[in-house]
Amino acid sequence: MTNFTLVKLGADGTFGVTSPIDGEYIGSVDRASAADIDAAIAQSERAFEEWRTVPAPRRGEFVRVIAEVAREHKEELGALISLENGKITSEALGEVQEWIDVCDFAVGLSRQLYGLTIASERPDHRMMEQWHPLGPVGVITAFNFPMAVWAWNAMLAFVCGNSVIWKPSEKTPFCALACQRVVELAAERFGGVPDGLSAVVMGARPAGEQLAADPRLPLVSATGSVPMGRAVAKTVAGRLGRCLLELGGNNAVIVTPSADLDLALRGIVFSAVGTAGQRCTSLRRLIVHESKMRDLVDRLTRAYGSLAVGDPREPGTLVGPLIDEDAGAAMLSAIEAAIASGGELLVGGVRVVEGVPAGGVYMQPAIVKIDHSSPIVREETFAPLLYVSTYWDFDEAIAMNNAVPQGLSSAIFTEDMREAERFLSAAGSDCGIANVNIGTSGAEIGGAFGGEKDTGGGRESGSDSWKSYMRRTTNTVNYGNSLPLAQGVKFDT
Ligand code: UN1
Repeated sequence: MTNFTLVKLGADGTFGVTSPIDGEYIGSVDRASAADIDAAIAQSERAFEEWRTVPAPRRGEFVRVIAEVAREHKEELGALISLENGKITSEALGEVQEWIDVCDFAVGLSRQLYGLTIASERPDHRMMEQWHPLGPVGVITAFNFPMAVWAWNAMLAFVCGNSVIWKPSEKTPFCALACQRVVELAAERFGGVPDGLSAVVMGARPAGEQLAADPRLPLVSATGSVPMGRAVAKTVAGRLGRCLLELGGNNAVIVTPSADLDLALRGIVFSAVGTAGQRCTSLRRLIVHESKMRDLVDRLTRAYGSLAVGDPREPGTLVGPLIDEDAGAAMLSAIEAAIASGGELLVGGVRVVEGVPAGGVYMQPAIVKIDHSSPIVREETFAPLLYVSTYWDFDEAIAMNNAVPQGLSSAIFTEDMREAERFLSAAGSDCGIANVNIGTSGAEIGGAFGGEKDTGGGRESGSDSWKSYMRRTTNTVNYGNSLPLAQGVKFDT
């Protein structure tokens, strides 16, 4: 007996999934047809109508049980992420932990969905606001965080009283099925959760387009490429729905003359090569003061030379495979473009074939010294490719940080508090995330996550991101015997 219906009808064909580790076949998944998705949305709507009247702290209890089940299965879930996405074990477990963390956050939140009380200008009147559940939420996610990004959305959506209908990446459908199974087990343990509160629809672009176009979904939260986000935004805006977008990043670190280079080195290497450079928050641009360039580059090239690239399940491996052949080709062609525009390849940038499983795309992480104004530097290449450029003047460094279309994450390494504060100020980094003396990636769930410009403007996960998943009503109550009008308007009949 399960409380959830998984939409998995083969009407629109099936698609196979292989592991990026060695190209081995994992299994195949049925694609949902347009009619299947339509039915799933209808069911999601019915689930919402029931769930929205369950008291929020009780909804939080359900999310607490989800966290319990996820904790019990953390190892298997992590292993599945490694198998299907290629992340090293520690990062895969970290991703499951990110899901568990956001559950804990959401449980607390379920007793804190606060609205304001507002002073009324009229006698014997009271004003307040309430936050109500919004409706079924469409969630579209990418391969690179196949569980955590859905969890940021779904765990918050559930405590906010919404149902969730999820289209995962076609590259990582089994991670989505595992998440759905965890929710299902939690629902069995909890009891009374409406059917269809959580649904997964498998499909490619048309499935995402269908979610974006359906007026029964007041909110569509999408993570992925900038072109995908633009398409979703256009469709959702056309029906005056709400979008929450978390799109590309082109994240920079500034290293100033006073920087602690040991610290900087560790922060830079994790952000640039962790997850094989396939995080939205991965470090792509290093902006180094001229006086530090030689020293830092020496240390970096040495560190890159000793990186263990290989099977992500082996202890000691730091860099696993890229997701597929296209990703490897994109990295090589970005390096070519960088060299063509005068860049110098300092280290890496070749495919590793020795000592790695055959059938996977293993790349030696690369560093390219390049003039920051080269067009390729403006592009996000989803691979371990780091561009290094120099600056003389601090204002120039901030301008370089901000000189790309994307605005997700950024960081500065400095011991100078004036520089640090200027970087964080209104005239500093224009990104949604700005850090001091830590790298660009690996954010905690407690903060709002997202960025500006081409990154899409959405905020997910912590802080007050929950407000995107609810609708606000402003209520005015008259407990007097007369009906004074606001703004002093007289309208006596
Ligand atoms: C993403 O790459 O889409 O800050 C999410 C980080 C992770 C989340 C990344 N906590 O790197």
